[in-house]
Amino acid sequence: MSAPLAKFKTVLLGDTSVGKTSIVTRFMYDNFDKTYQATIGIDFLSKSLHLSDRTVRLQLWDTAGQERFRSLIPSYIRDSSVAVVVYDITNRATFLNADKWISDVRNERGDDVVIMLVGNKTDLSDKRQVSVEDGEEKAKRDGLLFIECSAKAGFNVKSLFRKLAESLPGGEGGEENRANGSSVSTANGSNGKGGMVDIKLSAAPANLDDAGSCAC
Ligand SMILES: Nc1nc2c(ncn2[C@@H]2O[C@H](COP(=O)(O)OP(=O)(O)OP(=O)(O)O)[C@@H](O)[C@H]2O)c(=O)[nH]1
Ligand SMILES: [Mg+2]
Repeated sequence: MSAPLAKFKTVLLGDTSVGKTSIVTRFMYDNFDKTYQATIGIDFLSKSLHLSDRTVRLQLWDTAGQERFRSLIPSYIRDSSVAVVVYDITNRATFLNADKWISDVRNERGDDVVIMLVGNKTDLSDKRQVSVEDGEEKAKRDGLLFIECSAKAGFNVKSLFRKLAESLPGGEGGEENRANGSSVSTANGSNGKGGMVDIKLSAAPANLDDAGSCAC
């Protein structure tokens, strides 16, 4: 019997207009819309990623950054083993606020989560207010994965999700992570869920050696 498909609940967080929905849209449909349509509440999308040694399914919760939806978000953070915290490299305030999103995740999940920090909109390099080094430093300090991307240009968006998936337990990276104290438990067992298992992490695999390598 083939191994059940590992699925990871992944929440996208960050201030309004940083490009969370645009990143997901680029990843799912390879599309970009330059008109802003605020996310209302939370959107759900799901996609399988075929890695060299396995397939993982990412269940993506695209949250609304607007203040009026803030009360909805904690329960999605609580339920997710992966968090993608996005800021806009042309807006320093969104980078500073990333600290708040990261601490919301830590408060709910402790170390039982993989967090990726993402600086979006690299196509707007003439308006840059946050350097690559600033992003790398924050990621290193807080034990996060890090990447910069452009949803508009389609730059590094696939890499973002691939890098994330590769860091999750179950593959070669996962073996390494388990050696560092993480473990995998199959919360729902492997039956009755369409051959899928929920993966829980018992410690964050802080893959710091790789953290800065995709910030190009
Ligand atoms: N130039 C540029 N614009 C982008 C990029 N990504 C998103 N945008 C634009 O930024 C605006 C906001 O993008 P969204 O993806 O809706 O932002 P969001 O984070 O989902 O916003 P909320 O749903 O309100 O939380 C839109 O006008 C997008 O077209 C990018 O990589 N480059
Ligand atoms: Mg949105």
